[in-house]
Amino acid sequence: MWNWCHSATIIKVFSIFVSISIPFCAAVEALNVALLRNVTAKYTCGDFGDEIYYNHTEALWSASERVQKTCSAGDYPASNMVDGSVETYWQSASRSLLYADPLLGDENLDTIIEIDLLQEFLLEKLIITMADSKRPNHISVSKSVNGRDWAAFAYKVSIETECLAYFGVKLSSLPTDGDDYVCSSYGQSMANRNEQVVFDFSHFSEPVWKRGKFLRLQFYEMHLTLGISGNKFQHYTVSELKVFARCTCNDLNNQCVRNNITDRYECICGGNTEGDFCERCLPLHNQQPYEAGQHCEACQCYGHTDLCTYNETVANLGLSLNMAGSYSGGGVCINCLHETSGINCETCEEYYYRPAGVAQNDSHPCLPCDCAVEGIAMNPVSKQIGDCVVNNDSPLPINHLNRLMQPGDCFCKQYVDGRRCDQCLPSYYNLTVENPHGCQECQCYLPGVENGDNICDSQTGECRCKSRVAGFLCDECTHTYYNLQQSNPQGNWCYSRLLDWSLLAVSGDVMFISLSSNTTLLIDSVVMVPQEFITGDGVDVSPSALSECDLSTRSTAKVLSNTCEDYIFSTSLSYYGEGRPCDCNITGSFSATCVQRGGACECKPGVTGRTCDMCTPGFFNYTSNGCQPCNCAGINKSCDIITGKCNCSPTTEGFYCERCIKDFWSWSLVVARLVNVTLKDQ
Ligand SMILES: [Ca+2]
Repeated sequence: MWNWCHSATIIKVFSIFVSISIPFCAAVEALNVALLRNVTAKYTCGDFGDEIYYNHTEALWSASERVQKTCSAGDYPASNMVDGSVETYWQSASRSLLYADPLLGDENLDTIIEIDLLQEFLLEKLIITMADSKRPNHISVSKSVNGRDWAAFAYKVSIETECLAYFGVKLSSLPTDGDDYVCSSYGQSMANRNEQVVFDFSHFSEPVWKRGKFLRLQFYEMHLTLGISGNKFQHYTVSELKVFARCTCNDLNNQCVRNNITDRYECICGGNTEGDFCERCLPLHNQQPYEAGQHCEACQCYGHTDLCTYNETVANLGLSLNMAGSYSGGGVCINCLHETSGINCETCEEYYYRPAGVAQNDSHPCLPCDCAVEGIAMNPVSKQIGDCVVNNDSPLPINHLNRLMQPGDCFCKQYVDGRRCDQCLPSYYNLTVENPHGCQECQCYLPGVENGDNICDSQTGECRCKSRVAGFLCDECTHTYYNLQQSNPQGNWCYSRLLDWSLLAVSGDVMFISLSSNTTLLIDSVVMVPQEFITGDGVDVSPSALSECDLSTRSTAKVLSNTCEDYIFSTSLSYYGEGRPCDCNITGSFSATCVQRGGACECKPGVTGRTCDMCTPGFFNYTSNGCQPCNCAGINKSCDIITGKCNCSPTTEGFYCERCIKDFWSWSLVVARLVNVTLKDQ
């Protein structure tokens, strides 16, 4: 067991969230990595056929005492050097048989042993244990990482001066750089058997120099027991060849163990590293680039992935948040789960949001946006239509209605409101996907709606009418009421409506009609519809327009379709050739302006006529205050337009026709009294 502790090193503590439990300076046992590996030797006793030899221990015995032995191929294989037993050994062929090989043609080179360690190690110690033979006078050791390119590694000589004299290298127990080698003497007298030859590199800390996967040992200048003639004693025996090494597990001195399945050594990595040689950071520890000897720093991914990579550009731009809450390092989280995204999985995917109060490390922090497809517009940040406000980590946006938005709020079209963009603004209706503004404006007839507010049903567009006002758009009086005006809170004043009629006869320019009513009527107005119709382009469309605009089949005056009105006013323009002045009477009108179609001025109470120039039937005293009601007591409600004196039936009399004439009866005083009460109330 060796202690590979380096000089004191400061552990870089990078996060308050990570506790470091692996001691940086640990005692690590180097392992015999040569055990049972593939080893070859040139040449083995028996390679040139059966060979007769004697044990070295019998060299001083008399010839009659020696026991002649014979070896055949396979009796002392090279693998005996790495079987872990000192009882077994490899034995070389007799030196006298070697010179057929050009490599061994050098009379001083006796044998070559090569071993494949299967993987790269940091070589710490090499021990050659001889058996029944003496050590070679000189040994050279070369190493390779690929089995082809060899580099001198170490030399062993009998006396120190032989480093230079024999190998041409300097005496050195410490290499000065990665390409250097060491040369030293055995430092002990040669033993007859079981000597251990030790190469020790453990005192040198340069890991690059120690790297090696293949080793080649060359034995030079065999000690010839009985001189050149004693060729039956010219062989080596090696019982064990041990290579103690550490796994190359970067510089964190990580342990390594042999995997019995793969038969290889594997690092037990610390410092948040992994790989055969601890040569890379753990998947979620790439906040900083890998650096040998440094612990790897965790990425801040809020628990939404197990993988991050280091990105130098991200690091330079300061875009990656580390575990300590600083923008330091270049960790980029990969494959963020739970609908999260971003360099740190810190935000939500498009079309997801993180509600206020939900932490980024929540197990499922992001919820679907849930925007109504009919009303959505583009999220100005993500540039996606239907994406909502993702979170409140940065200032929240202001929406199109100048309101502060909240996480999850959708971005709405111009006339749409609601968190989901599923509601029309007040005064708008009919939310549809096709409408780029979402909803369309209500078309309410303002004089007919409460408070003049253009508010309608958000689905149908139907307007909310004043009492006594009707129609989808509140543009007509209810049954028996007419004269719809904005100034009237109830929208009504009087009764009557268009009546059904039938044509009785035509005489020249005179038309006789019959009204379908059996009561006495005050005819308010008569509407005449032309017989020919012209479009705005001057095209005659009379046949179809007559059907469209046939009032005889309609029951109210406000049922002319827009198309019909277009025809009528196009025809009017065609005849007039120009617009007509409003000419609103300043006495009876609220203003000098009139409606675009028909030119009707807005009349004061009790006033009628297109220009508001006369009292309505049943009213009198045309002034700037309008006209007063006649309040006639009789059936005939009309009165003198100047004095207000009612037009009495032949059998009644009085200013209001409130009594019977002489010799007539049944005109009830009760009725007269009611009239008086009404008068007092005015
Ligand atoms: Ca052995």
